[in-house]
Amino acid sequence: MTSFQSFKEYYVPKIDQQLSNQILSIEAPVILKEAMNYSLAAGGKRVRPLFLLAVLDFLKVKHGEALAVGATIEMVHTYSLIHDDLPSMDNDDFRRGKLTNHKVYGEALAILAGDGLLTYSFGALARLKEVPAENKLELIHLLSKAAGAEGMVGGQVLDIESERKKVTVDELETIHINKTGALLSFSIEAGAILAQVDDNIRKALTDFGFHIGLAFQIQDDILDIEGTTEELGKTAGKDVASEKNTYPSLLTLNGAKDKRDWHYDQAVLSLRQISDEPGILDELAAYIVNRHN
Ligand code: GRG
Repeated sequence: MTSFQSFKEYYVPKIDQQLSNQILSIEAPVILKEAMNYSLAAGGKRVRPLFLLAVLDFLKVKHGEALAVGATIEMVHTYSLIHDDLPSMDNDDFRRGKLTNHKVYGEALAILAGDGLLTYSFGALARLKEVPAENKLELIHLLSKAAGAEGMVGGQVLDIESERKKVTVDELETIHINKTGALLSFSIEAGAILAQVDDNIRKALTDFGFHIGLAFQIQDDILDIEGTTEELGKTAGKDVASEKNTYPSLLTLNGAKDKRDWHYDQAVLSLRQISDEPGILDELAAYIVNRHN
């Protein structure tokens, strides 16, 4: 077993428990809490909280509220998946191997469950007890940028606008830097903020986040072609699948793999500016580009 596997096996149940505690603590209509919890508890790789925790491990810093911050980012990610699956967006019936939120609770409640998760996350950051006020403000500011119109929401709009037209590789990159990369990079930067690192280390980690975010998305596109039955099942039968702008469709499958590997190499080089000693964070980066789902 690699050290990353044991890291994952140790932390994923803790992240799940933290998510469940956060939902339990909310005073809200039972059906809304149930809908919010349904998608949170449906599994998922928990990559974003794991990145935050692995950054702290890399920096050899322990933080009592790292799990709370990581779980909060997972809530924002889960909101984005609930909304992305809606009939007005991707119209998906299955997510994480289960019926999508709107298929179980109806469209109105799915929208509101997503809204509930997103807005809760900002309050959760504001309520952190062990993080100095200026760092909390920075976390809240950067999360709003990463999740909002300047990040994920903006990227989703660019993605919708690009459907059924051919885009350039640069345009595709802009879509993914915003749609997928921004929140993933925030997870990494949040670790740097909790650890209160200096500007040089922060810059190296931000560069790492940028490159690993793109490598993550390129691998996602590659999995649409080469992936597991579950991944292929998600795209199979979708009329846009063959016309979708993806790295393999623009660059060929081998070209996409080269680009993924280039971004992975750049990500690792950024880490080597901080430490010569590879750690769990290196293994997580390798997992991102080698994963099968
Ligand atoms: C609706 C505002 C809004 C945004 C949606 C994130 C997103 C934007 C859409 C998801 C669609 C998608 C398949 C994007 C590709 C990369 C990605 C984010 C995959 C899902 O993330 P994982 O692999 O999922 O971390 P799990 O289920 O493991 O958490």
